[in-house]
Amino acid sequence: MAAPMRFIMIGGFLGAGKTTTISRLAAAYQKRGRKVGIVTNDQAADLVDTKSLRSQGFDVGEVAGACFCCNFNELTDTVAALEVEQRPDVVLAEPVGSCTDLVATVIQPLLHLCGAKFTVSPYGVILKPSHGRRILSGEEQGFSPKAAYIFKKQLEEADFLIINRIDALPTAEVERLRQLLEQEVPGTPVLCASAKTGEGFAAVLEMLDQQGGFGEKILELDYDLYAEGEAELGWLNSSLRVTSGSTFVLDDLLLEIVSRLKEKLAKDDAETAHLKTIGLWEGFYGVANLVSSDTMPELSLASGCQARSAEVVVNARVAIDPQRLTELVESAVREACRASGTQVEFRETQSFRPGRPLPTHRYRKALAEQ
Ligand SMILES: Nc1nc2c(ncn2[C@@H]2O[C@H](COP(=O)(O)OP(=O)(O)OP(=O)(O)O)[C@@H](O)[C@H]2O)c(=O)[nH]1
Ligand SMILES: [Mg+2]
Repeated sequence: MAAPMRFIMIGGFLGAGKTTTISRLAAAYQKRGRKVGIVTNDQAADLVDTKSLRSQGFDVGEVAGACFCCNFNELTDTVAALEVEQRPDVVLAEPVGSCTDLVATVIQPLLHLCGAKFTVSPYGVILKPSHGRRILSGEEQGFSPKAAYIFKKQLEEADFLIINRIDALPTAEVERLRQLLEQEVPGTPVLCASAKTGEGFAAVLEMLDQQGGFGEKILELDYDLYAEGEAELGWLNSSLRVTSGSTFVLDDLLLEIVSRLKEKLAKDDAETAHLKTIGLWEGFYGVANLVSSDTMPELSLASGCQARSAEVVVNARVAIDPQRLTELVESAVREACRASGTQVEFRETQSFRPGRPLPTHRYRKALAEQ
């Protein structure tokens, strides 16, 4: 029988750095000679993360339409589909950033129902410093207590935590965050890293190499509060096609879309959890992001190209009515395209509030305790 695949799930709130971390980990395992498969996840189709990771050359399966917890069989089917091409040694999975209770609904069922197929690595949860500091120090402006509840539950079920973005953080800030985390979840190891530069990743890889006794922290969770917290978010996935009679700078267009949307959302006083947009043209790809209302839009992956047309996908997770979000995204995209001398055709837009989580399985006790 084939050796078990290693299942590594990396959690954390929207925009924390999960995809960037998974990309870095995938490259590190490939360097060690491991075959890697990645599974992305969203409530709807047209995912920036899937397109971005595939463009980077990784083998990616997508669970779209519901989160891993509510669509557990789709997760195992997607891994099975990855196995058909080339059986991965390591499966890296990114759950939806507003989900929690993943130990009870994903890790424990996986161990129980597919235990011969997988070994499970410690479950790591990434912290976005600006977001984490505001919630953990009690300055909750912009976040409702329900959103803060989900965030804290994500920390509680982690086997280890990663303070991300240390490339952009003064040492004193890192130390302050570490103290806040130690108060919130005493005893949980805290690593500090930068998914952008790779600093601190040796320790992350070492932690993930550990085996046995992980993925066992089953939460006490109020599903009403959890559902209400998720439903505060407006969720939008939109795919569009941009064309031009001449060439245009793809990266500028992506940044312009995010910048204009940021301005519009600020006028509505709507808190952004994560805005991301990818543009693809003839093998080139660029990604622009905004990870909070009080930071600047950034080009996280530059295409460096002058395009003639582009497939563009916009994903937005914002505390706002989804219908209003659709209007603002459409007007931001149209204005950005007009400014860059391009024409836009919207293909498909889905916008909604996430529905109540109804997990396929929910284990009340870890297998080890039964
Ligand atoms: N400076 C800095 N930026 C980072 C780091 N890690 C991630 N980012 C940026 O943060 C943004 C969000 O990163 P993602 O990896 O897409 O975050 P995510 O958790 O996958 O987001 P969702 O899938 O929407 O929940 C991107 O613009 C990244 O470039 C880091 O270590 N340092
Ligand atoms: Mg992601």
